[in-house]
Amino acid sequence: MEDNTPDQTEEELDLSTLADEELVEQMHDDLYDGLKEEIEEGTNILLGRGWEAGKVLDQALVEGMRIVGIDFRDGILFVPEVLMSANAMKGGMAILRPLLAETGAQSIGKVVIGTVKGDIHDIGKNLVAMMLEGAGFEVINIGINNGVENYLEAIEEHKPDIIGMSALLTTTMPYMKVVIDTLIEQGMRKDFIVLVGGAPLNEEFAQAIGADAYCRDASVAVETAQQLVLERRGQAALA
Ligand code: B1M
Repeated sequence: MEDNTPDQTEEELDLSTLADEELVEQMHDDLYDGLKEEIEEGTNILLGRGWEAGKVLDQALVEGMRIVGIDFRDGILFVPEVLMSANAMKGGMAILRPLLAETGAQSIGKVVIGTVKGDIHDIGKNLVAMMLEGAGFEVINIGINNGVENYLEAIEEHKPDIIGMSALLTTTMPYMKVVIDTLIEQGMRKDFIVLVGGAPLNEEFAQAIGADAYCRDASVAVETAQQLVLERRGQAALA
């Protein structure tokens, strides 16, 4: 008779039986393999064990994505696989989103944020949007592949304090200058704080294109946004 008993490798791993450290490592593997349901389950287990949402985000999800990024760069992973990883990451982020945004604070400013034209990377930008919301900003997330007309439309409609731009490609980062130059041409540049971010950028680049600041990561984006909005309000009060 045929033996249908699953062998050890086919048996489903019960994530809840793993100790924290093992579970985090398993989540890095699951993110690598693009397993959304497992990532959602792992996220919920860590939260259930009292982990702060920010700690789950940094240690389990962002670190997992960093590993994916290395193998993508080295040609070990390809676009379809990385898309699965991104999808799994988004599953975890969706669970963390309300927790990170749960401050109940009054809006301290409005932010329009989007990824620039030609660029469809949105994980980091969405993370920044989530963290800004959590810090009490009202955030209008205009998505990916935004031409200057999309920023202008959002500015007109929402009258933000801050315009945030994200770019993950060396080929798309110069487009940030197109947006800033258009603001200058239209005499609006001084009406907004312009923050830029994304892995290939740096302070020098941000300065060269005329942004107010470069934000290395989501925490820096929040700190910078808070600081610059307060400075602006202070200057307005003195004027
Ligand atoms: Co893309 N990709 N990708 N990719 N991808 C990179 C960026 C790359 C570095 C990979 C590599 O080679 N190592 C490389 C860029 C090389 C370069 O230009 N120097 C690359 C490439 C080449 C490409 C394609 C061209 C591949 C191809 O088609 N041959 C293609 C381009 C598509 C396009 O945009 N037109 C492509 C496609 C994709 C996928 C669709 C498969 C997928 C995106 C899915 C999605 O986002 N929905 C993808 C992914 C996932 C990546 C990597 C692996 C991960 C990016 C990520 O999500 N990181 C990435 C490698 C890497 O960066 N290590 C890579 C996690 C995220 C939390 O970090 O985005 O840096 P990050 O965001 C941080 C900060 O940068 C900052 O705060 C965030 C949170 O802390 N930040 C901001 C970001 N935006 C901000 C905005 C702000 C402030 C701070 O405003 C105020």
